[in-house]
Amino acid sequence: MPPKRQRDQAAPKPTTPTGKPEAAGDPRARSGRYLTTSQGVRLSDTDHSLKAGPRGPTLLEDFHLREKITHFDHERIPERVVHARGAAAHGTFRAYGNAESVTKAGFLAKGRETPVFTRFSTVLGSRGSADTVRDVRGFAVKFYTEEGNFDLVGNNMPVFFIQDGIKFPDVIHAGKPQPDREIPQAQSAHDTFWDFVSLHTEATHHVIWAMSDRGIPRSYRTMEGFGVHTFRLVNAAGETSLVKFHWKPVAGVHSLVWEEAQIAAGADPDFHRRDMADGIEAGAPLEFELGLQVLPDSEDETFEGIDLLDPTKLVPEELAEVVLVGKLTLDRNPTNYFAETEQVAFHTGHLVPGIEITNDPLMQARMFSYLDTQLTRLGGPNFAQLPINCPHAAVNDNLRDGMHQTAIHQGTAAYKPNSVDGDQPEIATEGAYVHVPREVSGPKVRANPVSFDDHYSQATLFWRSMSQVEQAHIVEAYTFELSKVYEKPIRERVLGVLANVDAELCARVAAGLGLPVPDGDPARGVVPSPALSQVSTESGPIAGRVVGVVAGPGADVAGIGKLRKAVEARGAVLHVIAQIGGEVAKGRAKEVVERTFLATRSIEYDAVVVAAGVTGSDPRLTVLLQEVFRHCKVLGAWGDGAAVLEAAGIDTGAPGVVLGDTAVKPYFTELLTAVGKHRVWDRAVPAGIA
Ligand code: HDE
Repeated sequence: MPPKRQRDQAAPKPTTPTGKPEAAGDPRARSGRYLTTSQGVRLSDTDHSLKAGPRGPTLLEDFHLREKITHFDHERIPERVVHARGAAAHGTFRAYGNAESVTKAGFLAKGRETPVFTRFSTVLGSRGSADTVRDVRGFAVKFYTEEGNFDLVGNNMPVFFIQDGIKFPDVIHAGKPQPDREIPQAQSAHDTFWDFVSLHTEATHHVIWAMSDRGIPRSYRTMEGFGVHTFRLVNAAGETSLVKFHWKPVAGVHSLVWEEAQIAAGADPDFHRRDMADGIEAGAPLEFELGLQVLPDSEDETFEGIDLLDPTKLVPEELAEVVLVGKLTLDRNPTNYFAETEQVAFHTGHLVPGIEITNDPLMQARMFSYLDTQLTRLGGPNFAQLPINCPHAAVNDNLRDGMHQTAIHQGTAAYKPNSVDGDQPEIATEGAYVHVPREVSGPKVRANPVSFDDHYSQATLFWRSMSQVEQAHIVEAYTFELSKVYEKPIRERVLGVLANVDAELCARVAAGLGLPVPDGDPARGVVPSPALSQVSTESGPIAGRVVGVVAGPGADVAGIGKLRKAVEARGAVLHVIAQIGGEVAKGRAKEVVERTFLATRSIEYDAVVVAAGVTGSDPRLTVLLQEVFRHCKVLGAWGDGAAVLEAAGIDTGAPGVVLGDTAVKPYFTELLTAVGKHRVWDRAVPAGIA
């Protein structure tokens, strides 16, 4: 292991080279007591510009006005060309140690704890777009390891739209808002997207993932993550293996239903961002386990007939187990969105010894793109010096000068070899990044391997691995999106693609669109992979979830207090909902009303319970309860609270409506176990409503 970080670069440093007398302290804090200019001159007034008399024109000499406005004029930097909308959190990665046999990467050594910063994002939308749109989610983790920064820049889907990075501008131009009217924002439901993916059939597998529930996650904490490409790991003996990275959420893999996603996009566009920040603040960190699918580094880089260099293919977990090798805990919100989340710069080329990339042509193009994009986005070549990007390992490079240089380099020789600085810095003899030597040969061609020509069989695999309810959602998603496509030939072409995935899928979408069903030739003998389905009958953890309790005058407030304890004991949050704000009280018991019928919507809750003693009805409460029911979430009531459900037209005998006589522990256990199952799908399937 290299030694702990020693600073060669003097930034950010608490003292100035001109000898500022006192240390400025924590660079995140403001220093001094008074409001000043950027030059440290105290200000007596920041609300009135300097004028020739109270009614006169503003004077050009007003240096404070000019500095304040000029800085403001330049506050924005270009948003990311993709993944512009995102939110992030700090945390720690702790390694279990069982990856040591396959990689020498120090941060995977037993018990090693590494600080991390993780940014989740959508791909298509602008920086201010809604969180819950149907899209792929980015899952980018920066590990500040002792051997330098390692970035695992992945997604919440294990495959990608394209096999070669040269197509990336095409798929993104097709998916972004159309260039004439710049609509629709953050949506794939438009002509150019479907035009492209129906002509470019290697996207078929990824598109079915995007049309599945994976495209609308419940929260960041309930998403899987994937490195997508195959990586090559190298152990201490120099032996190599091919590896797929996975992130497994401790909270399970769960999604919204489409109507919730649409309501949230209007009622709370910050739905995922808020959920993560609130959860962390409420003491429920996001937790994921890092998993490896370790595959032999064979000559043909193929496993069980699956070409490992093709990023449109996954390796089913039933064929290669995902071995868990460490745990990521995200437990600290950023202090400043711009300085951290906006300025963080991920790059697939931020690698540490023991982890290499492969010849996957998508990955190869990414190795160029990330560094290139940061130069424009972050205004020059020194973005690695920004506090959020700064490695925790010692940095001793010969990179010099450039825009926004904040390091104050010492020494005279920024070159090697040199004699004037004693040939410092030294070339490392151990712990250095050395590429495993590999033979490279072949004719210079613009071509893909023949195995890349199979565009459908894994889309078929995905469809056939889904439960009934997930299949219904996929059919609805294709039907919704294609209903928004103006050009009939595009809709027909998509049906032609679906006919090669599965005849039933194609027929159901065609029925919804009122179009004829084309013939196709789907792959035969596809063995489903149950691991691809999200639906489980097990009850999982509910940390970070939100339960709403309906209260009002006469409500059993003591019972609400007991429910709050039960909910909080599981790391979840309880919100009291009532017609008006303030407090509800009964006897000595008192509860604060956190949400009113006017200001809340069903999407805020994973379950809603009506307390005993609540009377009366309100049309907004009726809508809330019906939405919770329709979205297959748990409803509950104790005592005469059940009458409120009935008044809202809820069938209290339906699955997932949990009734109790009184507010007691066994009732709460039954209720919260049901919440842990995420949804009551039994309610949806016969009615076809969710
Ligand atoms: Fe990216 N991608 N990408 N990408 N990507 C960017 O980098 C690019 C790809 C991913 O939270 C950009 O800093 C090309 C696959 C994430 O800051 C840019 C290609 C996967 C993020 C870029 C791909 C990703 C990005 C935009 C095809 C999943 C957000 C701003 C060769 C494995 C990182 C930036 C964050 C961001 C280029 C394909 C994931 C332009 C050219 C495949 C999670 O450099």
